[in-house]
Amino acid sequence: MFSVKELAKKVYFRLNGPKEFDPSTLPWIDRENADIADFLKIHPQKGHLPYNLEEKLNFWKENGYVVLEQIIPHELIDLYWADVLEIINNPSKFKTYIQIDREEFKPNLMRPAYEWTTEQILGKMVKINDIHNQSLAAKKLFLFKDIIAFLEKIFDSRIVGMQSLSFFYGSQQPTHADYPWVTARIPSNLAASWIPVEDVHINSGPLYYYAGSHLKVKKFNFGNGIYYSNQYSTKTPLDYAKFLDNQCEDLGLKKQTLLIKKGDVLIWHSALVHGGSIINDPNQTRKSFVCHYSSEQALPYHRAAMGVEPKKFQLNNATLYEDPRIPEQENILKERGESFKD
Ligand SMILES: O=C(O)CCC(=O)C(=O)O
Repeated sequence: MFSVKELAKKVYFRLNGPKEFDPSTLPWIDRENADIADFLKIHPQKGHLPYNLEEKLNFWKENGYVVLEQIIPHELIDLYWADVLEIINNPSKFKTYIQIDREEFKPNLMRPAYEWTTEQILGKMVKINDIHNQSLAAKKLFLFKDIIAFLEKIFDSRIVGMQSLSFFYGSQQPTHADYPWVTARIPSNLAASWIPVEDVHINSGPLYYYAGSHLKVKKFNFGNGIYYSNQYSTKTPLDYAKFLDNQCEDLGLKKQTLLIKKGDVLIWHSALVHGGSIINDPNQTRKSFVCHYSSEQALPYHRAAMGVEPKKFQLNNATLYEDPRIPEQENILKERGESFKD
């Protein structure tokens, strides 16, 4: 329970949130004078990576995203997807949070799996949230070593997995950046990975993004600052989408379409402008796993229980917190994940 004073503080913050990223907590690589070669001399990579780290960091700085080609074993992706199917086919056994958006990108229908049917979950505009709570294979994919190695460098910090989304079809989500929604203590300490479960087909409603938008586009004020609040924002997600599309056009930023293959990973910046294209072929799936990460200092607790010491799962020098709302569901799908050795 919150005291009246704590509650007043929370409401005040929601009404009068920040209008910009705090320059003092920006990741080093987002600062103007960031010197990547110098940083790597001081923090050399330990162990082999299947990509050229310096090249990828330079690309990230310029573009706000990178694609790491063919880094994930198909075996691990298949084990994860088998766990997704287990939940879709047997929703009554699971408390996995599933969100079905009806119109206008209003995330207003989040319910545990057992309240949905298989048919509903296989519809459009469905997001299966945080399956990594139940699935060990999803945890291993979330914290895959070559993804974490890259994130550790951009944040110069231990990495925490924050939230995950599993998609069967394209999201068709309007243009946005992630920091107004996926919030930790430091909004600039956020990045996401997009892991295809199958090669992305052009008619499936691929992800699109504007390269370079992460540092060029101005922050949007939802009426209560840069964080979106259902309750306190006077502007809507569609106002935000319009603002971003117009700015990207004015800045001459080119809209790019993500057509990557199973085994590849896209990693993007908290402020990279992106969205889901319209699905041209309603039968064309776009199975994917989207993971959001933060730094340990920005997210020391599970986001549903700030201030409470979380139970931790650790892998590859990174952490996931057990969801304190559903501890009985933790790792109930673990056999497939256990069979994967890396
Ligand atoms: O995969 C998609 O289409 C959208 C994912 C996304 O935009 C997000 O999670 O922020």
